[in-house]
Amino acid sequence: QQPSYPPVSIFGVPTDVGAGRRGASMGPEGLRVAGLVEALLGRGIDVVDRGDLKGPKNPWLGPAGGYRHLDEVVAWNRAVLEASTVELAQGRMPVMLGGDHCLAIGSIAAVANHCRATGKTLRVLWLDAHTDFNTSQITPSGNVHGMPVACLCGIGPEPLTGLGGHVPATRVSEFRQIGIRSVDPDEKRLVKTHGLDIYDMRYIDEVGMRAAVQQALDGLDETTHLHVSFDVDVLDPTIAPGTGTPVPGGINYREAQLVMEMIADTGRLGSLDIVEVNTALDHGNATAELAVDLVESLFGKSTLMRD
Ligand code: NNH
Ligand code: MN
Ligand code: MN
Ligand code: MN
Repeated sequence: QQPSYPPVSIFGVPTDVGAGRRGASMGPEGLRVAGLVEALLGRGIDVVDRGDLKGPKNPWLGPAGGYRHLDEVVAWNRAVLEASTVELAQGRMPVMLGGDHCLAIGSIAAVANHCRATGKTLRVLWLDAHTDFNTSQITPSGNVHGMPVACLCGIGPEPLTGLGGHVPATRVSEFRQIGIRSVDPDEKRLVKTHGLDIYDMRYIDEVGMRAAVQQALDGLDETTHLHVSFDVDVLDPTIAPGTGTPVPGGINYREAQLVMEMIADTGRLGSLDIVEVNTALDHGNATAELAVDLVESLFGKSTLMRD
């Protein structure tokens, strides 16, 4: 049985303000050029492209107080929060095209508020090479794209932890992370202390992607809002070179398809981020094209009719 999907609203967030390399700002256009809207239309989905949000330019400065460009990061995230909130209130599925991963603070804060208001249970599937659980004290870079999960869980500067008005926006227990293979030394201690549920690459190697995803999606029911935060650096850099912080040993093409197919089978997808596509570092537009291919599977495309 094919799940049906709510109407989808795509919006672009053309900034690399939370990243350490330039070019994630071109992600939204890369994904559009790769045919994202057409692919969703082809799946029979009611989809509208709202265009791009606006925000401050990247000042491209070094860290101050442990953060790079905190004011600009906050401004962009406020815009994301607002855009996502509007779509969710209309019963639509927000699909946020980053931009770097700091923007997930706004998108997920909006989803968490929506869940509180509607009595839904939140599950966040965080597909990433990185845990993104740094703080200003322990970050090796000051880049806020390494901190969104910590900020959402109440660890970070007040303008980000309090972005949606509820601190913490989310609980650690609402997250499942898949594909992890790069965690900074002090970040390791922090994710351990907080008990983040991590399906790292070694675990995926040992038990296989099917078992890992089954566990990460365990306990979902009709009251669950599933948010997928898809950092394209979860993919192996040989198939997805267009990203700012590539890490060897990522998930391969079939593993990536399987994650998306298994999520589709739950019928619970409620919102999506596609982040860290950096077209300046890509081979052609291969990374955005792969992301679009995977999103088709996320929206129910499969090789055969299934029952
Ligand atoms: N952990 C590193 C940092 O905090 C890299 C983070 N980069 C990411 N995260 N792309 O997903 O600077
Ligand atoms: Mn990330
Ligand atoms: Mn990452
Ligand atoms: Mn596909």
